[in-house]
This record gives sequence, structure tokens and C-alpha cells, in this order.
Amino acid sequence: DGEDGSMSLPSPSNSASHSESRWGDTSSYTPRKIHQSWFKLPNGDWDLVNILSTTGTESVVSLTEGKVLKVKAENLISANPDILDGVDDLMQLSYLNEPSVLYDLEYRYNQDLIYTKAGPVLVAINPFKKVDLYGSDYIEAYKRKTAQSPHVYAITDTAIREMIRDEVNQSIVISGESGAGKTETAKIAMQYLAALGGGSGIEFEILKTNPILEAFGNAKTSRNDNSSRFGKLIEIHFSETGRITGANIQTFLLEKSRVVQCTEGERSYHIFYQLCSGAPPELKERLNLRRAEEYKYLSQSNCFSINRVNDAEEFRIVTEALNVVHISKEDQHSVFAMLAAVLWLGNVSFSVIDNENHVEVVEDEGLQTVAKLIECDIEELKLALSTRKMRVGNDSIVQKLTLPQAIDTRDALAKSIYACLFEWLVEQINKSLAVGKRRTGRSISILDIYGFESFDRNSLEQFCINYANERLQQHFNRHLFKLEQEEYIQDGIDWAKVDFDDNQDCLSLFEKKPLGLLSLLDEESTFPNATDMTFANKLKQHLRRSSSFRGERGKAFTVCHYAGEVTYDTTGFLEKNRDLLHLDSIQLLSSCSCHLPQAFASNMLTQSEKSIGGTSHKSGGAESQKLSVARKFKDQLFQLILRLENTTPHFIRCIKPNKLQSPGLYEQGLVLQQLKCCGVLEVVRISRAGFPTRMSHKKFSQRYGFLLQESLSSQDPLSVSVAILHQFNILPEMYQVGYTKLFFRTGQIGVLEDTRNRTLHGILCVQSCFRGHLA
Ligand code: AOV
Ligand code: MG
Repeated sequence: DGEDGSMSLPSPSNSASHSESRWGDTSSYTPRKIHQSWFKLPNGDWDLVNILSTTGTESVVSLTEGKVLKVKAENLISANPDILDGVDDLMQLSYLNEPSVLYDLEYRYNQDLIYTKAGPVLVAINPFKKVDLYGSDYIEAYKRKTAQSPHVYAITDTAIREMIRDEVNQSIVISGESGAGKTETAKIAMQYLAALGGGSGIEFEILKTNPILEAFGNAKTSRNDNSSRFGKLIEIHFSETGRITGANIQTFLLEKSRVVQCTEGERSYHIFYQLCSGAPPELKERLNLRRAEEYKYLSQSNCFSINRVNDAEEFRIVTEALNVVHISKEDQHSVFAMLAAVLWLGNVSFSVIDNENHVEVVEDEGLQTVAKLIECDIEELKLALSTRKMRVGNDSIVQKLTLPQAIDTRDALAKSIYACLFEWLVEQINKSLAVGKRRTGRSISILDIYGFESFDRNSLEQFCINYANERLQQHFNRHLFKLEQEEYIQDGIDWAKVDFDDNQDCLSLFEKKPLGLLSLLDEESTFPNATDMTFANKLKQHLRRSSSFRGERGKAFTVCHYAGEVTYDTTGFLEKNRDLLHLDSIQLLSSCSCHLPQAFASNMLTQSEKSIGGTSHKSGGAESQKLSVARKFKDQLFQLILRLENTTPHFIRCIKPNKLQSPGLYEQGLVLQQLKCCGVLEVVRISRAGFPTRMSHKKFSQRYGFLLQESLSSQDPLSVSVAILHQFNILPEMYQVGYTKLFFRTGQIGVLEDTRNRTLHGILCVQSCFRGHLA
């Protein structure tokens, strides 16, 4: 090791002396990195090394930090020439391998170029800081097409144009794990749509739904300070002329358990803290509001604030937004009263009155305030929280609740009020954004769901979230791998199939009937005597043969998701899945004078009427029967995918560069894992090998046939097409002739179009000159 450590890149003259060029397809320039390669360091990172000499299967290399090593040649991976540093589409890389892709993205990331194309997919790496890439100047530049670099604006622009050109609804599907930047990306896309399609004013309302839904549906988790705890599809409608006419928001499964319990260091929904610190004095007094620290539901996780977030200021923003979407002042007050009621419910306590652990509600400030806020009779509230009416034959008896039962009843009520409030808000917003009667046109939908999650402890919430991501991954695979390749094969062109990680096995594990995770969960949820343990055992018994499933000790099991393995703890699965609210609680809500609890109650009753007739009279029939959580979620997901299938999709993949949520930190291993699990490399490989431009023989011969210099004996479209291709010397590797269509590589049709335009122009000139002479 005689090096002094000063070497970094080889000089150009140095590299020129190496004659064994491996750059077959890029020989038109002199690569400086001609003898540079990637070498994997013991810590897993890739280093760009210089090859000093090669003998047979071994090479002597010097690492960036100067050390000289002898390594096996097979451990070296080709690096791209400097000229390709930081290309904005991974398709342009000569060597498409993991380290090269990682390097390209990092090279760009270090210059705040957070967007890169991977063929048709936009890759966005979370900068975790403000980057100067947004705002009206940028929007204008993308609109005028003077800005070319990959951007959310660019992909959104394409969606608008294709919507107008093809008269087909579009979708922008954003995916990535928790904290990767999906919600921010969705907002950036909305900003562009609002700017281009604005004018009627409705666009302001659409933008203002963001702070509202984030306040009520986002919370701080250990992965993301502003983590979405619900899924969202916003469909924005346009007129024929490209103006926004309205919008509709559909939400999916809000994580309501967070309202009553959350892990150390996490927070409940933002709106609670905003209300506590931002409510003006008179509102505070009316709701008998205290500091967040004084509410049990909020204080249990020991986290009240978020760095760089001012909850009081956010409260002002949210109220303003509520005004914009036409939620009346009265309704806003009712909304805040419901929030305060939920908080005070958490402070309601019980005292044990006998040696069977039966309880009575303590009549204190908590209880009194709840009754006042939801406007119900305090005695009825006490009964609803501490007893249960049971039907025995034709008689009705009243049973006292035990302490755990009473706590569950109280928490279930709090969760229901919150979840109903969330649904009610979305409904009001939708009324305000409703597309006018004159539904003309097309739409662009933006999908932003909760990202893949794996915590130390994973429950039914993670189970549903990860299942949703699994479905979405299949949608992605279908469009970018399956449909694309099927079209080639159907039309009989010469195509070497590119393999991709199919996640069908994992999806089947969830969806198979009757022996899949979801079916078994539902089945077990209907057995009154089932426990989390019997559920776990059932899974292990029936699913152990699936390669995506692994039983664990005790009540746990592991699923091998496309994005990694997750171990779920079945504790609480059944109860959360049943999601029961006792009729006593529903009746309590309908007895309230305040219109919101009334609306919630009637909504719940309609839902249970609509549900599958299953009449389970477990504990005497005092529960409202409705669809299980998993079942409802699955139905919603199917509908979602159906809707998406009727659109032209545009995919954005968000990547989280580090787990600390901090700027400037790019962890290769973490990035690579995300690129791999969503198949970014394969997408690029397919796009590069593929033939993105297609035209039927007929259309092609009609469009360019007149350019033929020699007349043909046969006039069938195929012969004409082939003759055109020959006349224009289109290289055989640049196109393929299918049974019905011609397939071209990127850029090939351009030459023909130019000639066609020039020729047409020429003809017109000649004609007008000729007319000029005659005149
Ligand atoms: P997520 O939606 O993908 O997570 P977010 O969109 O909430 O992730 O992003 C997390 C945080 O990253 C944001 O709060 C911002 O601080 C930062 N961030 C993301 N994108 C940008 C950007 N383009 N510019 C600046 N900062 C950004 V989750 O909802 O947890 O799955 O469930
Ligand atoms: Mg989000």
C-alpha cells in the first residue's frame, strides 16, 4: 500500500491508455472512468475504485480513501463514465446496476435535484428541507415547457394533457413508505392542477382541504412527524376546456385507536393539540378546555409538541380553511365541542363498588363536561358508561359493567365520536366541492395513502395499511410490467421477458377464501369465545404452507411483504376488527340535543342495517352489528383499484433517504432497499428494452404512405409500412413489426414526422406559389 491517499479520479490521459474498452455502446466519447468500477465495502456501501491491474479473475484496485486491495473480478461492477453523472432519467445509464443507480440519485440529491425519472416512473427523494423547486415561476416554466427536468409538475402536466388529448380520466398514484413524502408530493401536484385549471375559485377550496384533513387525520408517529393515518383519493373534475369544476374526496379507514391510546413519543391527532393551544379564550371557556397535558388521552404518550410546529398558529389556519369550505360557524363550534368531549371522556373515571369488580361512574368535572358538551342527560351518560341493557327472551335486564368493560365502553364511545366526526367533515367538504349539475368532463385523481409500516409492535392498523400497500404494488406491477409485456407478446414481437417480483402470493395470503388472513380473521371475530390466541393458532394451522407466512411464538405471526417482513401481534385484533359500539352508546348519542351526535347515531344505525344480515346475539344482542373493519376495508380497496383501472396511471415513487428525517443524509442501504422492493430497476430495464411508441399498420401506412418514392405492387398496410421503414433506413433494432402494430423505440417516429411536416409544408408552398402565378 504505497499510495498516499491522494488519488481520487484518474486523469483522462491515464484512462485513454486502456484499450480494452468495455463501453461498446458508448464509444462516441472518451470515458474518464474507463477503469473505474464499483466495489462493495464491508459496511455494505459501494465505493468507486480504480482498477490498477487485472490478471485473470483477480484485480488490484485502489479504494477512494487510498487503500490498495486485491479483489475477485466478479466482485467488481461496471461504473458509468463521468459524462453520465447525474443523468435525469435512469434509462440513460449505460450500466444499469444497483450502485450506478444509487450513485446517480445521490449525485442529484446532493444538488437538491430530488426528482429523477426511472423510465415512466418519477422517483422523488425526500429532501427534509425547503428546496427551491416550487411556486409560480416553476409552474409557469413547466406549463410553457421551458423547464424540462423531472418534477411533480411535469408529470402532472402530462396527466392534464393526456386527459384532454385522449379524453381519458387520469390518476397520479403516489407510493412509498411512511415518511417518504407522499402527502407533500400530493399537495405539490394539487398546486399545479389548481394553477392550471383555476379560475372559478373552487381551486382555493380544494387546496384548503389539505390543512383540514391533515389536522384531523394526521399525527406524529415515530416514523413521521406528520403521518397520514388515513388513505385519501381526491378526484378533481375538469370541464372540456380544462377548468376545474369541482372535486370529491374519498377517505379510507382512519386509525381510530390512536384517539384513546398511543405509543410513547407519538401524538394523537394534531387537531387536539391545536385546539388546546390555539382556541381563543371565549371558546376555551365554553368548552371548559385545559392544556393538552391535563387530558389522559393526550398525556399517556408523553409527547405534546413537534419541532418547528406551532399548534396555535395551525389552529388559526385550520379554522380559516373551515370557513373557506363553507363549514358554518355553528357547525365549527359543534365540531370543537365534539373534540373537547372526546378529551374529557378520557378523563372520566370509575370506582369499583363490589367484589366482582363492577363499577360506577365517578361524577366529577370530566363527566359533567362531557354531558354538557354533547348535550345529553348526565344520568343517561352514567348508565351508558357503566351498565348494559340485555334482552333475555322478552325481558330486558340491566347488567353492571366490570372495570375493564367500562373502560372499553368509554374508549369505544370516544373512538366512535372521533371517527364519525372525521367522516362527517369529509362529507361536508364534499358538499362544498361538489361538481355542479352539468357534469361535463374528465377527472384527475390523486392517491395518497398511508405508507408501508413496520414498528416494534404491529397491530391490526399496520396489518390493514400494509395490505393496502400490497394491493397498490400489484396495481403498479400490472401496469408497468404485466400489461406492457403482454401487449408485446400478443402482437407476436420478439421479446425477452423481463422478470419482476410478483406479489401475488402475498396478496393471496390475505385474500384467499376461506383460508386467507382476512377470511380467518372475520370468521374468528364472529365466535364469541374466540381469543387472540385461538386466532393466532388458527392462522398457524391453516396458513403455514404459504411461503409469505410464518408463525411466530405465542400470539404473533409474520408476513413477507413486498417491502419487507413484518411481525404482527394479534393482541386486540379480534376486538378491533369487530369494532362494536354498544346499542346503549348509540342510543345515548341519539338522545343528545346537539345535532352532531344525533347525526352520528343515525349514521351508525343505517350502516348496521345495511350490513350483511349476520345476527350475532353473543351477549344478548345489545350490540350494533355491522361489517367488520377488515371486510369493509377490503371492499373499499377493491373499489379503489377498480376506479384506478379506469384511468391512465402516472406513478410517483417517494423514497426516504434516512430514518432521522434530516436533510442532506443519504443512506445507500436504505435507499436501495426501497428501490428494490418497488422494482425501480426492473421498470427501467423494461422501458429501455421496450418499444414505447406504437402505431397500427393501417394508421402508419395512411400517415406516411404518401412519402414513398416508388409505387408498390401491393397496397396492403403492412407492405406499405415495411416499404416506408426501408426507405427511411430505420435501423432494424429500432422497431418491431407486430401482427397488428408497429412498435418503435423512443424518438424513432420523430424523423418520419419531420419529413412528413416538411413535405406537407412544401406541397402547400408549391400550391400557393402556383396560385400566386395564376392570379
Ligand atoms: P408520507 O406521506 O409519505 O408519510 P410526508 O409527505 O408526510 O410523508 O413527508 C414527511 C415529511 O418530509 C414532511 O412533513 C416534510 O417535512 C418532508 N418533505 C417531504 N417531501 C418534501 C418536499 N418535497 N420538500 C420539503 N420537505 C418535504 V405517511 O403519511 O407517514 O406514509 O403515513
Ligand atoms: Mg402521508
